[in-house]
Amino acid sequence: MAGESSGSNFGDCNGEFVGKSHRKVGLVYDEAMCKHDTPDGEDHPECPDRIRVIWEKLQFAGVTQRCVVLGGSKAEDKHLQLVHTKDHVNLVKSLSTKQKDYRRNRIASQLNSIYLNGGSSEAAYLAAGSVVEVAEKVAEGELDCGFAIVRPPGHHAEADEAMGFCLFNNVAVAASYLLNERPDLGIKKILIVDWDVHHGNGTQKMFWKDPRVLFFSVHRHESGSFYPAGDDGYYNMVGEGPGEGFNINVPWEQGRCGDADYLAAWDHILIPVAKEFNPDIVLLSAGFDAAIGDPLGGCRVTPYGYSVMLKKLMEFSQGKIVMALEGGYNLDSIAKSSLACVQVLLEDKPIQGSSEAYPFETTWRVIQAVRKRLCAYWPSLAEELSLKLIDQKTPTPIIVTSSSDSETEDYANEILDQMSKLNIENHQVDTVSTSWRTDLAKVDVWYASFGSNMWKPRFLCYIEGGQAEGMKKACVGSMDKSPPKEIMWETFPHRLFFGRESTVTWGVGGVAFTNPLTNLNDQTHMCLYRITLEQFNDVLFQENGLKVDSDSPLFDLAALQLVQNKGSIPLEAASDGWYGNVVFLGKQGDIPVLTMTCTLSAVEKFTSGEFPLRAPAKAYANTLVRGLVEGGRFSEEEAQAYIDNAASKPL
Ligand code: Q9C
Ligand code: ZN
Repeated sequence: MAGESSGSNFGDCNGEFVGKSHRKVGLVYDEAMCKHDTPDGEDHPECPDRIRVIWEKLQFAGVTQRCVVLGGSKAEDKHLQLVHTKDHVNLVKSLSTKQKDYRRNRIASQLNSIYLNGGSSEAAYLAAGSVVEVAEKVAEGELDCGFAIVRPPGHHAEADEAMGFCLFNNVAVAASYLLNERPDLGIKKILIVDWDVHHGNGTQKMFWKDPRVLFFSVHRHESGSFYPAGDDGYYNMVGEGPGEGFNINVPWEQGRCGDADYLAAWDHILIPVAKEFNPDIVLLSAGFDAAIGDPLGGCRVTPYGYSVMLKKLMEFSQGKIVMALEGGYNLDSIAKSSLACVQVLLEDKPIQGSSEAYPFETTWRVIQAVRKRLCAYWPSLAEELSLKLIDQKTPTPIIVTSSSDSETEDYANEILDQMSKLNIENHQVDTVSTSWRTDLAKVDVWYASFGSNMWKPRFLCYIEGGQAEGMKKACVGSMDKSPPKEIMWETFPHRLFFGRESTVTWGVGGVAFTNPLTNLNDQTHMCLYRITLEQFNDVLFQENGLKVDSDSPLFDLAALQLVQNKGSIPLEAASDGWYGNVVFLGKQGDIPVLTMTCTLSAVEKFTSGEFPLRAPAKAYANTLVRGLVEGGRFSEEEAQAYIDNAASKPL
């Protein structure tokens, strides 16, 4: 049921969810949609195998059994006519009655990037009807969310025109159906997100003046040279009349965009706007042609990237989201990406993977331009992005690229790959000689402490050096001895526990760890210190028994970017230490909140008993109590009870 979401599914200690998913996920697949094919058997990227490979991948991975599987259903003409003209609907319908291919070929030849055969009409009706079917069930609450694995795709289809491999605009039909035909379902505001690599020109036009639909499309644009060419996909196209501000385009000015670029558009445009819009349901035009390896897209989104983008969208409308397949032409890429997405819909395991470090420079430029153009409608876009943020970028080497679908571009990408590797190596050589400290001193983080560092005099030993009450040994401190710029307290949904036999600093007894996985049933109090990333590294060194005069940081700018995507990252160089796992807890303002704890594999060892759980020594527990009391979190008795409770529960 929709109410029992993520929280109850967390909780095991080995990084896997316990028990079955409680989310009801609908999947539509209908073999009849494979009948739409080229009339004379020539190859085409938009081929029947696209949906077959996706379906087979899901079956092979064993996820279809855990979903509600629906057969396709055909759209009704009156629903198609909510967004299409009668003429257009009749044209598509008539395709099936034409006896000869040459008649259909004549029609197709007058359209832009369309082929037709005897199965096209049925497939088009099924594609649109299937998206309507899933959307209706999700809106009704019969399903929590769903994925319509359909073809032909839809988002290029306009009111009176098929184009770009699309016959009916499947997602637009579903949106219009919910808004206009089913007022009883209470869907008043719909967010349509279009992450297909091409602009969703059809969908944009259909809701151009409609404030009930917020249309967001991110796509390659390249000054209007990328398909569907022209100005429609530009960021100044914001809608009109009552719909002004409800159309958002993020037009990439270059190919090769990947997870970092897409997630930057999510974090700095889509997500803040969606929060303000507060949709009743989300429809996703889920083309996978921005995927790495796609022959038309030339972008590099990974299955991991798609899963993070989807996860972020599931925070809206109580997770009511309907994915509809649009483009995507590398069979392997679309199958893997689809599986990653369905696993997110099922909420059955934490997202795993990693991303390249930074967005392109051109990406930040586009994002800034979009924010500026739209901030009058969406106040959350008004603030300028910090220099610190947009400084984290991948420079684009100069190269001649024009169009998309070419082998020459693949070749160019190979060269670019090699060049960017060279760049990274050169960069590292440069920074080592000038010391990593200079760079990391410019960046602030919130370090969130849940152990003895909650008591400020103890934490200051890691900064200023020295020995606070109860400690058996002095600390050297950070190379930068300036005090924290700010201090505050927060609670986080993590499990606090105590383990290990003894420590050099506190003697016999366990020390504090948190389970790096969220657990909504637990609340851990943490004291947050705003320090530089250089100081954070010095804390990491000292927590892991390493020297602070290292040639390289444990946790650099790339790691800081990565941890925000991945949630937590184990640190290779601290693999023998106890606190070699940096966990991202969210942001305060623009500043990431980080903590350090043990790795997931150490958690497993604590769970299995290979590492002992152990109550803290008296001096250590006292330090925690002092921190919690001085921080105003608890009375002394309450603080002691909080520690005792964390020390007594099994993991
Ligand atoms: N030089 C979808 O992804 N390419 N449609 C035409 C002409 C058409 C893509 C190239 C690409 C259409 C749904
Ligand atoms: Zn596309």
